Amino acid sequence: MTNISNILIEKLRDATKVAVLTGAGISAESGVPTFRGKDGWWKKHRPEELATHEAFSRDPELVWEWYQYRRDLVLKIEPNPGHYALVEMEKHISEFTMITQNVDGLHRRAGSSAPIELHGNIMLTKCVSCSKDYSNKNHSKENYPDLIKIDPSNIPKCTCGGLLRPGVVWFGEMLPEKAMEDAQRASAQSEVFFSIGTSAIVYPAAYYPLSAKNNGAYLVEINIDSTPLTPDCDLFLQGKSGDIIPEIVNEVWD
Ligand code: BV8
Ligand code: ZN
Repeated sequence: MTNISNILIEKLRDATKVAVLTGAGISAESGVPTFRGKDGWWKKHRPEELATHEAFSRDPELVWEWYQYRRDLVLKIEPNPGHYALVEMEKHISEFTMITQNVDGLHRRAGSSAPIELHGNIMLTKCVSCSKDYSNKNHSKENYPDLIKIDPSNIPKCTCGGLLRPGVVWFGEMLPEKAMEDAQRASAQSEVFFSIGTSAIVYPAAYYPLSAKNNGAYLVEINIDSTPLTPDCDLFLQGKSGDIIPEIVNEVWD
């Protein structure tokens, strides 16, 4: 049982504005390898090396092999109690904002109403040259856009001749403008801000907890380890998000 502080319980009971930032750690208990954990490596490659425009230009087949492997994995797994507890929390907070760095779509599948996907969604596909969207709009039952299953050895091309690529934000690429604006506004206005399952080192996402704190929010971190953000937090709850978030929801609203 986690010692959830009375301050947090009171603040959540009174709060109207809560924002949450999640990272790969919240999906770890669903079986998705984290980005920087030892499980994150794929065929001797680190994700940072593959999630770049340069890697795709150099070896598009290798990059698509990695993304197709992750798409196949994500389609086989389910959201976990951490994702579902955030959906429950959202029901009790009038202005609740779900911000995620994850591209696995698990918040959407768990039932979060409008997750802000800062880094895109691995199930989307677009042209590397003109960005034309090739994701099938009619969503399948799991709330995923119907996939164009990519054969890495025969990558389809756009009408403009560009290769198709996954609809995610690579390192060195700008995040979607609207996603950044919405995340910044919700962070700055939040009374309680949760940073969950993120190593808090990727920017600009890592700014949002700090922006919340600087604007007076009660900043809570949930992680199995401490991070560079931990010293700035009002409360650090050490442990698995799939255990802790349900405990918080039960303690405050049951
Ligand atoms: C930008 C999508 C500029 C793709 C991702 C040098 C060169 C180039 C850029 C930079 C540079 N130095 C700094 C930068 C900026 C760079 C950056 O921040 N780099 C970092 C590494 C230093 N940022 C960017 O490049 C961004 N763009 O800056 O553009 C610009 C400006 C103007 C004009 C043009 C451009 C773009 C960043 C987005 C990159 N894309 N993903 C894909 O997924 O394939 S980021 C990637 O990292 C994932 O999205 C991931 O979510 C994200 C953050 O990682 P985490 O989620 O935190 O995951 P991680 O594995 O690190 O940690 C997991 C945590 O969970 C751990 O703390 C662990 O303890 C915890 N945990 C594990 N299990 C559990 C748990 N916690 C709780 N419960 C558990 N069970
Ligand atoms: Zn094109």
